[in-house]
Amino acid sequence: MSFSISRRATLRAALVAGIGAAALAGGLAPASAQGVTLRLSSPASPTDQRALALTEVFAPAIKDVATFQPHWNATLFKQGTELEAIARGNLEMSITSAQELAALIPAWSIFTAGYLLRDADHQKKVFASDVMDGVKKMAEDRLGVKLLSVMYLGRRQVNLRTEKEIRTPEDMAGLKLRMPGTEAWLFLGKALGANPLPLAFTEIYTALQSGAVDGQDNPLPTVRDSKFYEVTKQIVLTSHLVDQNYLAISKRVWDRFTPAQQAVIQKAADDSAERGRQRQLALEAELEAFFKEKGLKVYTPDVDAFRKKVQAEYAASKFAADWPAGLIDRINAVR
Ligand code: KDO
Repeated sequence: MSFSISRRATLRAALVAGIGAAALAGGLAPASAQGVTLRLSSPASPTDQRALALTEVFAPAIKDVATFQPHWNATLFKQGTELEAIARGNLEMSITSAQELAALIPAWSIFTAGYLLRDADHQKKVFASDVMDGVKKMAEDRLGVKLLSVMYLGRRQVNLRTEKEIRTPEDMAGLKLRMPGTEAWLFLGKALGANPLPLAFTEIYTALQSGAVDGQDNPLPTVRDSKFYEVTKQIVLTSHLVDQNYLAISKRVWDRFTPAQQAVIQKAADDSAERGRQRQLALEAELEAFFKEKGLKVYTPDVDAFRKKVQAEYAASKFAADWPAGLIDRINAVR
């Protein structure tokens, strides 16, 4: 799926206008939420730690309030179309990202910047702080999407089918690096020094196998879960993004639950996010040895060189123009 920027802008305008109309119409009448089915669509595999946390923790915790119905491997909606589906009332939940939100609300782009968040703990505290109140409210008011919890995906690493040693961003020149298909992701791929190519998550394995791309970037748990190590030769530990997803629910559906039901859903979202976070962190600690046993080279490049280049690219970018003054400092000040 590759949207031209002009098509995206048209879509964005139509989407925001449509939601505004629905909001003005007062949405759906309040009613008991009994018998509500919460369909979630995600490109994640069912064995990914975020998926396991939702099926093993979230679903049973909310069973007296609503029925959780996950659709993995993008089998219900293509990656990147879930927010529009929620806004149009065709889907209740998704695992979204700042990169997807930024495609519709530019102020979200600050949370797509490489080398911004320090680690999983910082990510969790930033989400829980008031630092994100403004952008969260924009998602609710403009898209009709409420963000329930932040899900730790892991530190994104460069994963290549080529053998050339990578020390600095200059060594990435010319490499066809698959990135997810939004503008913010493509910018990150370019900031790393590569030639970014947009491709859906579910198409990565075959693209690596055929050589259509030279590599991809994802956290170590994803490289294991999706078996990308079978069709790649090295993992370059750039740790260029402490990656995060947000468990998202339709605001209209959320507002139909009673406060007590909302509290059950919120606690289930927090508990499943924490379970997934701990599992991802444990995997990150052990997977380097696993990939080396599988014959991949796994090593740390000149991370400072990558950090300096990526941060300079963002600071000079058009994205930075949308960032509220002082927000970077407020994010860094969260401890
Ligand atoms: C990906 O497409 O590389 C990505 O990691 C982007 C994330 O935001 C998220 O969409 C993720 O895919 C999917 O959940 C599959 O793990």
